[in-house]
Amino acid sequence: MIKLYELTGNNNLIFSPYCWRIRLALLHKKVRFSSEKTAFIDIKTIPNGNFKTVPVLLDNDTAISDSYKIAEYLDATYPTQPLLFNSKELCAFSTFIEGWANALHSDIAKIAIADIYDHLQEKDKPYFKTSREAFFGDTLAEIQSKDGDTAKITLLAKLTVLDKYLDKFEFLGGTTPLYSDFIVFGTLQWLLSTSNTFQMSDFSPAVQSWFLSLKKIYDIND
Ligand SMILES: N[C@@H](CCC(=O)N[C@@H](CS)C(=O)NCC(=O)O)C(=O)O
Repeated sequence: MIKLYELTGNNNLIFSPYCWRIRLALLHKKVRFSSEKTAFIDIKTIPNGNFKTVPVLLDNDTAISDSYKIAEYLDATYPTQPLLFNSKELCAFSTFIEGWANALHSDIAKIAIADIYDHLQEKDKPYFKTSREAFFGDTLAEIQSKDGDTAKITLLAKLTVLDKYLDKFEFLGGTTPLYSDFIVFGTLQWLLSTSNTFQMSDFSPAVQSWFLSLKKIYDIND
């Protein structure tokens, strides 16, 4: 069976945006998988590679990292299962969606970085604190309290693009969810599952309704 190595916090919280993208991709493709719960500091122990990030997908002897490459692999390897990209053009275009969604990550980090820390497994906390404080040049608490409110305004302004799109189409994939939906879902699920202050009601009605439809279709309960 396929193994999905995914970042896991305390109380088995799955929160990584990239891991959520692949979790939904596997659910969409209806391919059975086991969740291999992984801490930041244990990524280097994932078999069959010298991996630095999760998700990692292990399918028999094939191990792949990088969420986008995993999505492409899944469609190439399981073409008779529902597709994540229903054309080559859409696969290419979805890299634009990936870039757009990833550009929300620095805002989300500022909104929730201290909350994310609180959700980590104890053994991950020193690594996360040291690496993120070095990256941002400030303490986690200071980043969130100083920059969080402005980052929230910026994030919501960026999300008006999604809101306007969802006025016209049910999903980013049009009439059916596709990988581009899972990309953006993963990013927003990361925020909602970790932030103590940001709530679903902060999103526009169209974004809320799209997000909740995806949760319903793929039976996501948290
Ligand atoms: N381009 C990669 C990025 C994956 C990534 O950055 N994952 C984070 C978790 S959200 C990670 O594993 N970070 C390892 C670390 O910070 O040490 C992908 O799309 O899978």
